[in-house]
Amino acid sequence: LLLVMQIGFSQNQMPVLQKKGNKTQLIVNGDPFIILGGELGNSSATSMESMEPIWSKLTDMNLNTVLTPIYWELIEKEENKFDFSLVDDLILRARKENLKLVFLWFGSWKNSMSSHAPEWVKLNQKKYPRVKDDKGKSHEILTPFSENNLQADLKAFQKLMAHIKAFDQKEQTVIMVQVENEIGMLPTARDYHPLANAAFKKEVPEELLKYLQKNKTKLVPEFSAIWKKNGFKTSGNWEQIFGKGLQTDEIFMAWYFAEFTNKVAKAGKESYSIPMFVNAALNAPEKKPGDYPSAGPLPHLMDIWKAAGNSIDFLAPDFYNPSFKHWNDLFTRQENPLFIPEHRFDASAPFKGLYAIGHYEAIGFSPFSIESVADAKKEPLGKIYDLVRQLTPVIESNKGQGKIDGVLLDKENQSQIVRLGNYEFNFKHDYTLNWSDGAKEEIWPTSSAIIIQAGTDEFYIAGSGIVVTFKSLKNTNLNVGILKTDQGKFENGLWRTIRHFNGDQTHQGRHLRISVGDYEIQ
Ligand code: N0T
Repeated sequence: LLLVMQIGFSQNQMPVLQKKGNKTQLIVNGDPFIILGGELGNSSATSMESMEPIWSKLTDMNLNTVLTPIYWELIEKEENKFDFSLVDDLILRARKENLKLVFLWFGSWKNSMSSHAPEWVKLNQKKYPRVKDDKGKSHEILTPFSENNLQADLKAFQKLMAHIKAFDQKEQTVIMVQVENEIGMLPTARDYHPLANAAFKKEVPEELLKYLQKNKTKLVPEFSAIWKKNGFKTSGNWEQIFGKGLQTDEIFMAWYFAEFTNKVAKAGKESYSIPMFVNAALNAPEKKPGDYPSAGPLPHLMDIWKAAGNSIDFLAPDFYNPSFKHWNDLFTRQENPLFIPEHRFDASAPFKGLYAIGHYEAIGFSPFSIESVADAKKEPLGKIYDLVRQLTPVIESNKGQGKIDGVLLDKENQSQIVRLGNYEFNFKHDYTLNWSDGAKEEIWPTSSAIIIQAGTDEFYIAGSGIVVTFKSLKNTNLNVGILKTDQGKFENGLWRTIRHFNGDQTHQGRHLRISVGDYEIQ
């Protein structure tokens, strides 16, 4: 009996994030899990009827996870009266479809605004005050400076998490929660509500100053520079420590948004402690705070968001701009795990997803408005997701050891070098082959690949639209030849060769050419 109990307890009791080497794994039902996701458009999961035509599209694209909003206005229509029937129905149906769920808590904030707050909150501004701009005009944004606002959101979220625990902990269908959505301050960089004005004149909270001092050498450089400009002061109000101006307004707001959101997350975790994150609308570099949704979980404010609490596990980017590498580099500083909850569902999305899982060893990827696909069965995302699903055990057993990389290629970036172990790999876009059909095309499709070192001389490469050649790093006088190339599949974690590749398919041993499919080199 004792033995049985020990086995029972050795399993993970709930989804959890776990450090492996210098990266992070998401563990679900006891095993590492990569989110092959898609986020539903904002109004799709408001009833099971509107969801009905969508489920088959999701499974046709080989998703293993759906990101779907849970709307405060729908679960607490009347104060303190909770209705979780839609939550339960979504969970039950997801289980049937063999899908996991990431819930997005559309609570106080959704794209800066507070449109998903219930009526009883919206109609009682006296009790639940809004943000004011510098002219004293109020906006449809709940102010983070109000304790009533915090308590109302926090209570609803805590109830939701307690319900999920009771309904789902055994199955672990719900694997993570995004707290709020694209928090940001608009149209001014800071709130001018009297509560905000009072806080702005106060001393900067000790908690923040302690964090900054303790992590002084690790702060993100653009933030550290602001603090440095004012002599790394450790006491005073916001303007005394960070100087006067929009940057300080944004830092101030970021602290209060982050503190509020961390308290909501903490209350939720007290009910059910599964991984929680926040997402950011990326700012355009030429815009000033107040012109873009400011003070959200953006990379230049990462230190502020982390100083405000540790109930939020990571910050995540939403991609509606093409600077994929730039922003991912910024979001992965300080070992922040990478998860991409939203990417515009364009033709490049599947390939960027594969690249993120390779190069950044991301936890997962998810195009936005996933149900908008025209023909789910033909969608390239499905093929890429199938590849990653097969490779997941190999990826996860090699995670965090510097053994995995990814390449992302197009007409502007036609080739990329990867060094792993004793070898150098030169990845090229397959349109660089002058006999390739597309070589003369004006626009080249984005292509990408993942490479995993499984042994000293053994590598897995998977991807699409890529040509690879090799060199030895040990001895540059040596030629590196292909010993064996197999095309095949992983089935239940075991490799099964379908075709042996040689001759024209490897350019007589000179290179590997990859369309969607995966290859083992030995
Ligand atoms: C996203 C989505 C949804 C050219 C926009 C992106 C989702 C939210 N917001 O469809 O509303 O709920 O998180 C805002 C960034 C747009 C920038 C467009 C630049």
